[in-house]
Amino acid sequence: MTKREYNFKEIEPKWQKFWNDIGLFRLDEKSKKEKFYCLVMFPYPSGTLHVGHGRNYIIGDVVTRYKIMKGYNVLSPMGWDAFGLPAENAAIKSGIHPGIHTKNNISAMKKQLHRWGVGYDWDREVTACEPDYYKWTQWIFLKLYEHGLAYKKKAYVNWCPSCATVLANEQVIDGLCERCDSKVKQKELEQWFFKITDYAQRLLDDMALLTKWPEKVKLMQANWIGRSEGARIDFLIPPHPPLIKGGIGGIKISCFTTRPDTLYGVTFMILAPEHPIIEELVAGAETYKDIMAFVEKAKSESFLERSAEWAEKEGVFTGRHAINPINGEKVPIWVANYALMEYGTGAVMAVPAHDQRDFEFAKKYNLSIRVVIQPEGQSLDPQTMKEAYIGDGIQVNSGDFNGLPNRQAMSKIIEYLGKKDIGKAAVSYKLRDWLISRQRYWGAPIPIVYCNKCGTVPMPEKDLPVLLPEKVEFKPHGQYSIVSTDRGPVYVPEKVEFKPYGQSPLAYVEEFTNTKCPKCGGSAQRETDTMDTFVDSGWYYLRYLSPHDDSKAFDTEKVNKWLPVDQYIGGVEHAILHLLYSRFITKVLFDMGLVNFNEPFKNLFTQGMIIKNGAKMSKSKGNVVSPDVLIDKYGADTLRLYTLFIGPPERDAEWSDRGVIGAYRFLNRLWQKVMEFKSQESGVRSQISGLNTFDSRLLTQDSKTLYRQTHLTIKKVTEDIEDSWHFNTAIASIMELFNSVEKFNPLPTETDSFKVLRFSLETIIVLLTPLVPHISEELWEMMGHEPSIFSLPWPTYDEEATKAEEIETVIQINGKVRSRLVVPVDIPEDDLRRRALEDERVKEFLDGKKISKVILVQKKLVNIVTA
Ligand code: ANZ
Ligand code: ZN
Repeated sequence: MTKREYNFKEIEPKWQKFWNDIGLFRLDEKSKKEKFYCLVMFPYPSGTLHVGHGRNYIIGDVVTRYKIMKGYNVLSPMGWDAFGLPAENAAIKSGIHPGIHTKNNISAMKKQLHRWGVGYDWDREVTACEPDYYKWTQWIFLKLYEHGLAYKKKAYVNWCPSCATVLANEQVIDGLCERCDSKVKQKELEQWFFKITDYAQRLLDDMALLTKWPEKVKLMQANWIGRSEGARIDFLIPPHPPLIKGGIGGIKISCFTTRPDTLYGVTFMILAPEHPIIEELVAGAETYKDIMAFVEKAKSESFLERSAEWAEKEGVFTGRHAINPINGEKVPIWVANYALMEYGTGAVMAVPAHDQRDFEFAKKYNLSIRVVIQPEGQSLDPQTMKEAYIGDGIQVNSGDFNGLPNRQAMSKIIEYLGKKDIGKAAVSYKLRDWLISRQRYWGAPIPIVYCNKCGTVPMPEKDLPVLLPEKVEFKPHGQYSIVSTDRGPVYVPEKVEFKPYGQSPLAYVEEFTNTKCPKCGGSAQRETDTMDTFVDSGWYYLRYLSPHDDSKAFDTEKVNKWLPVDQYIGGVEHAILHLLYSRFITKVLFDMGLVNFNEPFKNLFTQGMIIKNGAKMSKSKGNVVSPDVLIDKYGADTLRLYTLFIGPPERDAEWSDRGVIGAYRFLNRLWQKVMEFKSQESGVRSQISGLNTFDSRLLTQDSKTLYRQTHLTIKKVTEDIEDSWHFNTAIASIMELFNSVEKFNPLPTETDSFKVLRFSLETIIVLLTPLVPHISEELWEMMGHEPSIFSLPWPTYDEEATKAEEIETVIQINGKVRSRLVVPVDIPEDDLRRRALEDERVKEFLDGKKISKVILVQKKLVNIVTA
């Protein structure tokens, strides 16, 4: 065989084509093998990927390939989360239709994935912006609508003035828009919601089933759902003199509290500015105008800002009072910015002595403070308190409950209120309904029409999809000129302030908005909002089982067989949004009897980020490393090996170009070694019969050691992968084994040693196969085998062979053999000496005699000399 260099440029495309030809990743649905559904979160087609993105897909590919070798029938599909704002914003700037933009990005990313040797069953590709997909997203909407889980209401919503769209709570980070960092405002708009709150408790409870999810993800979801236990307590508003329309009397306002034990400490009540009672309550009051002005101002602030700890607490007195049901006291009712309509009941019994926000409010407006929980051994004085006391203690100023520990008083007070029918135990959740409508073009149209006669009418399933019209205007506001290019006309901005429409661009497309009512045939208007892209990604994992079926969204029988997903892989940034929504949609479909599983993703793996120069790798930071450049220089296997070696995959890791070179060197060394081995082996070949069959007991010591290390490496690599996907430590032990192989130099006459060497070298190649598949296939072939290496089962280790070898040691006393010991070959000399002296027979012979020296001869003999 002539000497060849490691030419990845030739090898990699060759094997990529080969896998494609043999359909390595094509799912055989008829196979009897055990199923394994390996799913990588489908990406938004944003353009080209950097090595940080690459980590995700490479890990997914390694899992897929490993499971193929383990004998599973693996489903590994890929698709595109292809609707969304960025493409539309780009369209506003460039004039290029989001559809074209998206298609270009998809083909660029597909090419990249292909070059990395990342394999998918491409026959199952789904694209969220294609009508054959979004038809079924619309169908999901209709299903939820049918079951009362999709509804429209006027609501205060997060509004990003710059993106000109509403945002889900989940998309507002510290009061700012997730996308553009603009300050989010509140706006009252008609919006569509999914009733995820109906599922709050189940979403919380069923996390117990997700034993193989990262704890931090579960914690984030639990916090987001935000369950609080406490009580609902009714406060009465006494009648006040008729002012307008006869005045009001006997109204009940119910408050949610987590601290019913502090009920005696209520010194005022606060209402959220949105509370529906306010108008009525303050009608005719002298300060009516001032109160309503405050209400309007507070409403326009974002909830997140209003509820933040650091936010300035502001309020206004309504002039009215409420009666504390436990002691009959009259307390003033205020409207305050920090009370939120969206939580509990929107009314709060304020206890400034024991709640920090109430404390700050009371100080600011000079409201009274009454201590009702006294910390043990202390005596709090409202005059001198610097902050609220929120801990536990003993009830004081609490009537019949005085002297009780507050935890006990809590249940006693709830019991008392229950008997009098003025309150009861209650639970509140922070989770809000999922706001799914967006005033944007590039999304799935909501399949609803508004008819003058019939009102809100859902589209019948047979009329789906409601097609997104292709022709819309993305004209930027301001000055621009049109230049025609081969991609079509492009708007070239000149001093332009880019502002999307405040309404969906669909609202301006008459052919779209004007339609017929599906019920009465009369003229009707289409809903012009589109769906949040998280609806698209909420169910895509079901579509992969029947991606081309145009009769239904998913095939119940197939998804029941293939789901839950056995391994889901993606970024931790989806810990709440996507993962919570998918769990919700699965539960809804479960309740409808359309799927028989409760949770979509059995195991979740969240990979860490790639850091470069101390920052998360991203275009905006300018620290992006292009995988394409690295592949040109070193090949995809090097990129893969380094990406996997960089650290534990769940942790963030710093990218190093030197490390890439290290990985490249290793693959070269392996290549050289195989070449060298081939020529050595052919020299001794005539004497070798039955490759890989030898009696390991007859081997030389060096061969035995290498043989054992090889089995130990199989064990270690398999365990590292199975237990935790720790490819980095798996690679480290493969490298160690390779070091031993390089040092191993049998004599030409030691034919069995060559067999061991072949065994070790082949084991290295096989263990590396899921990680660096191209070079592995090539080397496997060079070792004289038929491809594909993926038809090989994953190697198993021989427990016996991993044990240290033992030898017999003779023990002499004064030159006479007195006993024998069986010890590991690699026993340290001190241990051997100790064990010889502790031997029962030796002790008998020594009979307490003084020992002058102990001589060890190559661990084969111990001679004890007595004085
Ligand atoms: C009286 C009280 C006394 C409270 C005390 C706390 C401490 P978590 O734990 O987050 O669930 N609250 C209730 N509804 C509210 C709303 N719509 N807007 C703002 N605050 C609201 O918080 C529950 C507590 O937050 C409730 O318990 C209530 O104040 C307040 F020493 O009631 B508490
Ligand atoms: Zn109608």
